[in-house]
Amino acid sequence: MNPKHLKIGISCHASTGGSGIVATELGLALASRGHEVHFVANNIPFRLRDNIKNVFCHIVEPINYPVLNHPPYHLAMASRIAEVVEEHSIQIWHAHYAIPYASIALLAKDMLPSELKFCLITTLHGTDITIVGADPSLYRVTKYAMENSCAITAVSEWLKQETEREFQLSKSIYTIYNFVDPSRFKLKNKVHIPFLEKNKKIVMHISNFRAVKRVTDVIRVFKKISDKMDAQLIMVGEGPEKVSSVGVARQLGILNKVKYIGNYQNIEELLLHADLIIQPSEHESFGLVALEAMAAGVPVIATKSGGIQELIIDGETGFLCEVGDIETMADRAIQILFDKKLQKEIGEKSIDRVKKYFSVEKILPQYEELYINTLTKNR
Ligand code: GMT
Repeated sequence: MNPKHLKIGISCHASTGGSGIVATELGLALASRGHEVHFVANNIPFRLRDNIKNVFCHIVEPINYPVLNHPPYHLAMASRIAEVVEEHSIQIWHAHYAIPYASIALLAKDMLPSELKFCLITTLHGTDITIVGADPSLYRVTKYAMENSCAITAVSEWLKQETEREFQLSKSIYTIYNFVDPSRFKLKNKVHIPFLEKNKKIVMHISNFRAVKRVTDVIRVFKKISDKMDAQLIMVGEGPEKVSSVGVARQLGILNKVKYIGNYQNIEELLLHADLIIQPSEHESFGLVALEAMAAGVPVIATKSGGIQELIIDGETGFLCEVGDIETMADRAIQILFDKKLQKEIGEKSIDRVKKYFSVEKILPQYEELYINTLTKNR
């Protein structure tokens, strides 16, 4: 084994969403350190840039035959992983989001002869445990996938504890926090973004608009903000709860102040224009959006629920409110938006905290060490 040139496979969600973004950024960072990285996914992952040295992407194309109700994507992916491992002598397979990716990788491993059996690392991201894995229909397979991984990581201490409580595993879980490359957020010039209105406070929410994100709370908080000042709300992302948030905005008579822009790839360009981010989730196992906002020096209002409390220090690098407490969230938002000095202070402390604990320089070596230790143990 050459620890400076590992051959690593990654499977993850290709669509927008934290786990796919983290997996992609991890792959890119590993490749820039000289490792060879092979993605296997149903599409090119959302943030994967073209023509990057040491990065390869293999797309899964399942058969679509009328007898089958659904194209057997998971089985096709297991076959593809086995092929990629064989062709490229992959040593580590890193599955992001336990279900289906860890169980698919286990099937691939099972298909391979003993000399090609790779080490499976599974990273838990949050809803794979709290919602999907905890569902009775998937509990057993989730537990099996974790028990049979060579190592498991969780993106926060909270998620690690939740998983231990829910699954009583016989093996340890390592906490490795999510990360960003702080230099990405130090843009010299603001890129012009046509839909942003001039001379208005810009409030943003970024998510996949799932129920857990409580997007209608964003609208209700914003209504209270817009009663006090000229402001525009930018809703970034797509998902099933978009419709209800539009409904609430219409009911409250503020739809003309809310702009839905769908997914946006270069989030750093957008964040440079934001005065405040509102993420009122039911829980966040980590809160990658908050991390990216903090890296850009933008204050975040989030909830006292889940691993995001390990990222945001309440009152210093953002504000944490009770889930559903619209009043307090609005008060905090108005306080920040009226007080430039406070906004700047929170922004500066956030940038420092990100550099100190959540930068690629801090986190990447933790993954490399885990890979090397796991390979050594499983030789
Ligand atoms: O937020 C989501 O529902 C998407 C989900 C994902 O897996 O794509 O996000 C989870 O993973 C992110 C990356 O590790 C975390 O930053 C998010 O906090 C986590 N979401 C939840 O726990 C709700």
